[in-house]
Amino acid sequence: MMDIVFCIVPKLDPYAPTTGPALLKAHCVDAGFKAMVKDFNIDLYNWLKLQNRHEEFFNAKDTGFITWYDRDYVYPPEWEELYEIISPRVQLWIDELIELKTKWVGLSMLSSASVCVGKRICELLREQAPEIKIVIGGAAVRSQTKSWVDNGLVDYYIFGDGEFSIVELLNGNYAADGINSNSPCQVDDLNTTLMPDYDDIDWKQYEYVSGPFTLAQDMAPIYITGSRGCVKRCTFCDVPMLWPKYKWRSADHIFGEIQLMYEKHNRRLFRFTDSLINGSMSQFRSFLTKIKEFNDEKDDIDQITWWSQWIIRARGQMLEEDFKLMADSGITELDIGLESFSESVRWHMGKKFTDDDLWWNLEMMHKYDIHYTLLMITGYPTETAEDHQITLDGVKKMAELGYVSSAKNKNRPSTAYLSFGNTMMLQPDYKIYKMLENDPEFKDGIRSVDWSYKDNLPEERIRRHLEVNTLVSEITNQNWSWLQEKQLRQDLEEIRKHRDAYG
Ligand code: B12
Ligand code: SF4
Repeated sequence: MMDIVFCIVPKLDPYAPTTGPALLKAHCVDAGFKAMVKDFNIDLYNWLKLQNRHEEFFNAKDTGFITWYDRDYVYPPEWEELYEIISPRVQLWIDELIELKTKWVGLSMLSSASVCVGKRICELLREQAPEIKIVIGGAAVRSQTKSWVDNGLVDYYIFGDGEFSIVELLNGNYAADGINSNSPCQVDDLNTTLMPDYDDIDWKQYEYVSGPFTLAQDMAPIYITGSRGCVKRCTFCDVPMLWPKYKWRSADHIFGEIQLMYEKHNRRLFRFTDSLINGSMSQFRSFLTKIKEFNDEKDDIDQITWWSQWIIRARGQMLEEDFKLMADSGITELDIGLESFSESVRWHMGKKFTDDDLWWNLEMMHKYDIHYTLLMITGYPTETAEDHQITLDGVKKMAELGYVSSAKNKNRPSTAYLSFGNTMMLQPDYKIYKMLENDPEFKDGIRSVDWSYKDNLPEERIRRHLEVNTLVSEITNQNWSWLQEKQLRQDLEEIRKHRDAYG
């Protein structure tokens, strides 16, 4: 008999389990409850793989998985086709949960891509096992999730960090922080969280990452959290809404988890879930030094490698020796939110680093062979035609400097990868929306990409998006990813639907 079974709800990438459920299990077990983790995501992925349908449904045709509060959590039209295929597997999970005689089921929903399956699991549990209590959590849970409680679909939701609130819930303290709450719960001191308990996870089930850069990536990763929240508050970003305060773990605490996962589960590649790993420079340096010292004692194959999001800092804050230390400490890749090569656009966003800082950081990464992806946005509201040209020039400059490999010399390894995502949707709860909503030159797209500001029109944004991506394809070896193609298709469809509805 179980007190609670935490379930990882599809769909997310098949490379590793999310850390949330393993962390919650550790806290529940520590408090004397019987808890376990089930990864339904990897189960579904491997089952679809047997039918050779995994690529299809986990990539280009994944829209059946996705719904969100701005659509009142209504299943999308594609859900029917998807559910017809996956329903035997979903029913199997329900049978397993019933067989476990668990008092509680805790569904972990990472994003809007987990909401459809999560909702169906709740509906089936309510029909077939109404005695089981249901609590949901994960980053897909927001204050709007209250409607699930109101409709009787779940008993409770926990908004935000769950480690301590879940124990309170199981102990009957329903007024604890985050439970059925309008605002996110945030653990005050991350050094008080326990080491995640992955004992229910069979690591052989996961896909290997075949990375474009190094052999070190050809191994299954494990996720790890060094900090939550961010030191910045960019206008288009939801991180400050989800984690209002920036909180970090000490280098010792993080390294303790790394050593445990290395020894107990044979993990080598650590993927940080942080929005930025270099928020506290003193802890960052201490962390790098620990990894370096650990790796110095090991053969290449046994060394730790890591991957994280990271922010560009001013010249005086990230020193050349820090880049060297990063390179010496098993860094595999950094994901960096550059967003635009235009300094004025970045300034408006709140990124607050100069062109001089930017090019110096890129130079250092090239010098020390640190690989990275620049995450970019096309058509930020204040982006003008000149700003867009600056971005095009920035891409060309990266090729000239040899930072991205050029089509002419395909064998030359590059340190950078450029990722221009979709054109922006301006959500009402975002800071940028609040900055624009009363501006007479702003034409609201009402929860759609079909907004305009001055001469920044949807058609122009799509044109810029195509132009910059074509340039990137022409001068580098990069092709459009399935995600980029899907996002563009969705943007065009969104504009068409919005105009049909609003003229
Ligand atoms: C790693 C990550 C991924 C990985 C996940 C891989 C994996 N196997 O784990 C990948 C790359 C697949 C991914 C993909 C996506 N992601 Co993502 N991702 C993250 C990230 C950076 C970390 C998640 C994490 O592990 N956090 C650390 C752990 C400890 O936290 P946690 O799992 O959330 O668990 C805590 C709480 O949520 C809660 N909790 C969790 N489960 C449960 C269950 C119960 C019962 C309870 C009570 C509580 C609870 O307690 C835990 C401890 O405090 C977050 C941002 C972030 N910092 O969290 C974005 C984030 C979750 N992703 C997000 C998004 C949007 C996506 C994508 C949709 C992006 C895209 N356009 O494709 C996709 C969706 C999936 C897909 N398309 O396949 C958004 C979600 C917002 C939303 N709209 O839903 C986030 C918040 C980023 C952001 N700033 O907006 N993502
Ligand atoms: S630096 Fe990144 S994570 Fe932080 S607020 Fe800006 S966009 Fe969000």
